Amino acid sequence: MIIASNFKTNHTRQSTALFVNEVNDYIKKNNISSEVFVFPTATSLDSFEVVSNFSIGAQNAYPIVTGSFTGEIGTSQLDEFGIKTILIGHSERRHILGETQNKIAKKYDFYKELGYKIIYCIGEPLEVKNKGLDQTLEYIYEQFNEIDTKYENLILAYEPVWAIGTGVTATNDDIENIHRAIKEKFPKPLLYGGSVKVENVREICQIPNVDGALIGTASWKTEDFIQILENTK
Ligand code: G2H
Repeated sequence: MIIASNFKTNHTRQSTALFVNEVNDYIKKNNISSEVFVFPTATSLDSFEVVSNFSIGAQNAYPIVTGSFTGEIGTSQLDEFGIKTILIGHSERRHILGETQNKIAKKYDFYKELGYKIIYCIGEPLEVKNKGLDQTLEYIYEQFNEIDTKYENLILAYEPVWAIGTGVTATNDDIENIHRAIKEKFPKPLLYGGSVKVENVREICQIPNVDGALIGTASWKTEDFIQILENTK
């Protein structure tokens, strides 16, 4: 399994350090076979001791080494923290922060060329889901435009927009159908994300073609994230 925590815009440097150190200890002392990722905010990327039992990733960065892009960070900043994993295409960046498929594809190419591990997110909004499976898949496949899906360091994450941070999880049938279709076309590790929590993570991870979970809200408390790891080990 692959289990990832996305902090979004939560946690301070101090609380990130506590979280990361406790999770690191837990993984060290327990038999965790899952590959674990934590995506803190950019300001907290160095707030803890070096971790040895899982990977820290960036939630976002601009596709540049260094330059004039006010408010952004590039690889010269990520390099300082030894970051080699990045989330790309998250629905909040697509739908709230206005990243187009073209911009996302450019970012993808840039980080691919540098050998980063990429967790690439796709997923449909409610109005598309309501049109049925065929239209949903058509929408999702368009989110692969200009994306080299043969990249060896690629992990996919299916996150239906209507399930993100809403407490509404997709049904097991929805997840199974969409994951099967995505995997047939793009045979890469495929996570599910969208209101995954302690109570449902085990069941979701047992659905065919689900290789793990990308978790936001329910992963922000250390004890909950540890319980999620416990439930999926
Ligand atoms: C989807 C997910 C993590 P949440 O964005 O990427 O968030 O678990 O809060 O729905």
